[in-house]
Amino acid sequence: MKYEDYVDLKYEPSKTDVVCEYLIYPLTKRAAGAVAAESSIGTWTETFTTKPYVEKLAATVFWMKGNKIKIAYPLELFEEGNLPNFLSSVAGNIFGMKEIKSLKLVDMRLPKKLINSFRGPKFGIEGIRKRMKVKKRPFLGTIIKPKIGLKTKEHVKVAYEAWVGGCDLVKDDENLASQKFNEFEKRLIKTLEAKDKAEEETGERKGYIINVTADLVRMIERAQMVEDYGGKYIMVDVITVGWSALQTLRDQDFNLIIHAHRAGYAAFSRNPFHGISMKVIAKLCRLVGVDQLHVGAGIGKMFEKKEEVEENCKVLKEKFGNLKKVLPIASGGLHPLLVPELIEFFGKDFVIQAGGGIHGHPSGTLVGARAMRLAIEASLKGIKIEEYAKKHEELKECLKIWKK
Ligand code: CAP
Ligand code: MG
Repeated sequence: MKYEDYVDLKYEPSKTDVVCEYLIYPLTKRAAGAVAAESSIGTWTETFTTKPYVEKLAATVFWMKGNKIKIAYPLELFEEGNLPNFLSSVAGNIFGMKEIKSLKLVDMRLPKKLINSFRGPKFGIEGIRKRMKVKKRPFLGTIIKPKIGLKTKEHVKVAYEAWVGGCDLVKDDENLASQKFNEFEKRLIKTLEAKDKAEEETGERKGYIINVTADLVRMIERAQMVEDYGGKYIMVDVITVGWSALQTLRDQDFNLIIHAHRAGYAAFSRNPFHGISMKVIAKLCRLVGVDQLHVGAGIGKMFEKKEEVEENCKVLKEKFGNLKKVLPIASGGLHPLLVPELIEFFGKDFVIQAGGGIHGHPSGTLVGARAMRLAIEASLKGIKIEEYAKKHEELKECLKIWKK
């Protein structure tokens, strides 16, 4: 088959086809066909080893508009429950072909059978709410700051203050693992002790999200340790550990909520013309089975626009085979003054996560956490932050240093 033979605009995809949508420059029939060929059964020249039964597995470009194309893939092309295998086709060689200048995988529709061949989240939104006993409000989380460098003792102190001030969740930052100044096991034991104390004092459930990111063997060992010491959460940097490691970690079926940090994702997603969209990455994360995922905030320090964040959230919550819903995490440059806008945008099922916006409070972490919690309270009551600040010094201080 020639590249052009992979284009059939009369083809109607069946329910069991995988359908991928790409943005492609330039869009010619040949370039579109090249993408379908290389991501299914073809190559640059016709091969005499190709049989008629193989040709039945060819992908088909069935839709072209502007610079967008849709390609249908027969389900048989993929091994079930094998994410790297799937990506080696639909997000593999095609990004580097000479026929195209740039290519972005913007969306994909998967048949139920393929979706259900993955585990999906163990807890999902409902499971997390049940476990944490947080019913009708957004979760409040913080990241220990400075993001790296604190010694264990200080790390624990900051965590404790954040919990007592009102955070539900305290997490490590993405680049903390088991460095000399703050080793994993010691940090785990000490921070969980502080968490227990904070739980007793506040009467609330608290979670410590420790970063297990490492090679797979160490990740499994560390997750096991977290389970053994009674932790409820782990964090994984899903992009840097890779899909295979993430999937194997999930498949251990630990009794732990998986918090997915997406550090590095923008290397794929940020270029509007090339790479893989965050929406697709979010779908992949849901397939593998993380329980909560960074989706951007639409405001704050990161680049994503609200429309993109909205799409990311939709993917985590819409019907997706039998898989549970993933809890979105808003993070990056957030502080109390932004909370009303966040709640208006995200609703109640999300985590508001603030590092600088808590530890940067002029009166310190504990008061900073309290200010965030008050901001949530005010927003849910429909009271303006400026109004609430008249009676709450914690918020008043924020108005002096941060802007909406
Ligand atoms: C937030 C954060 C997160 C980013 C990642 C940080 O800290 O911990 O890693 O939000 O971006 O280190 O920047 P601040 P995203 O609250 O101090 O900004 O959530 O978009 O993946
Ligand atoms: Mg971070």
